[in-house]
Amino acid sequence: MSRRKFITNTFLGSIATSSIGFNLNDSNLKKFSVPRIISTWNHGLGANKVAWTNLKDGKGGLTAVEQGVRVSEDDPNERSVGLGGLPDRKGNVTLDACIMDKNNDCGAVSFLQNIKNPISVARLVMEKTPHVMLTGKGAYDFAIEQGFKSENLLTEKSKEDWLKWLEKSNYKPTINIENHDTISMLLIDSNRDIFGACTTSGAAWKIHGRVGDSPIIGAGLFLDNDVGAAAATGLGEAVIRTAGSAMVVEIMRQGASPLEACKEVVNRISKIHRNRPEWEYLQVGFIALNKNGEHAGYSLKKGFNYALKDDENEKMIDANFKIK
Ligand code: SD4
Repeated sequence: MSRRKFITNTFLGSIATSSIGFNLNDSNLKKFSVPRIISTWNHGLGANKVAWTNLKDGKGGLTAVEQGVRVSEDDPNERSVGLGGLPDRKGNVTLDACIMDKNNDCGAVSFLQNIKNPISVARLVMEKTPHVMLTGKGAYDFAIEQGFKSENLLTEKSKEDWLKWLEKSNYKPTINIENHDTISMLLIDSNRDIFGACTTSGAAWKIHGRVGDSPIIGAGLFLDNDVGAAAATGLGEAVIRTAGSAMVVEIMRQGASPLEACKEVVNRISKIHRNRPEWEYLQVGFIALNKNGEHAGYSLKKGFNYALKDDENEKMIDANFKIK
């Protein structure tokens, strides 16, 4: 048997035989500080701060993650989320978002236009409809019915960048732009209940109608309150192909740490994409948090970071990465 095959078999064997998940009586649950919040990229710092305040004010984990990521949605200088997000190749800002709670309740919107806070619409899809996701015109109509305001999300700056892009029309999404991109937030509260949110304007210059991983439960975001949570940033197609966030959570369920689980999925993405044309510009990053409060981030290439907030910390952490 080749060494590689042996390692693969051993890993799968250990997954098949390891004990499942965590349990609240586990003594090592006291090891890490909770509550704790992690969010992708530099804008995660400001988002975490607002989420933390909401949590400390007793608003609950779901409101905390919703209000937290709205900070990035509202900021016109965040060019990959909400207002001011870079548009598709026809000049439309189209938004994707999802939210999930400790009971596996979840809501999502995709391909939503002219509504600044898709995360709040996603929450209402979860709370007020029998569905998980609304898309496009249907999502927009639902938002208007719920009292959201219709507004133009294409700022002058984003319009200028789009017109410049049209000169060459070369589709090569650049991730890590000044460490700002999709925001994904994971939160564990003092009861060790877990919540998550993810919101984005998606890949800049995408084909009109394209939806990425971010609104897809299991791809851009997933959590299981018995185990932990994971969320993704980067080229959504690669994350969807591997059911990225759900896979990270499932690997943690088998006993892997958040870092080991993120690494395993990034390795799978790397293997699948090495011979594909998008390899040249491919970047993906995951953040993960387990029931223990332990957290990690890991990406394919250099440049990914995430923000941590807890009782002792308010800081950015540079994620480890695969390709040195
Ligand atoms: C997407 N995953 O639409 C998003 C984009 C992103 O960091 O996360 N960029 O593919």
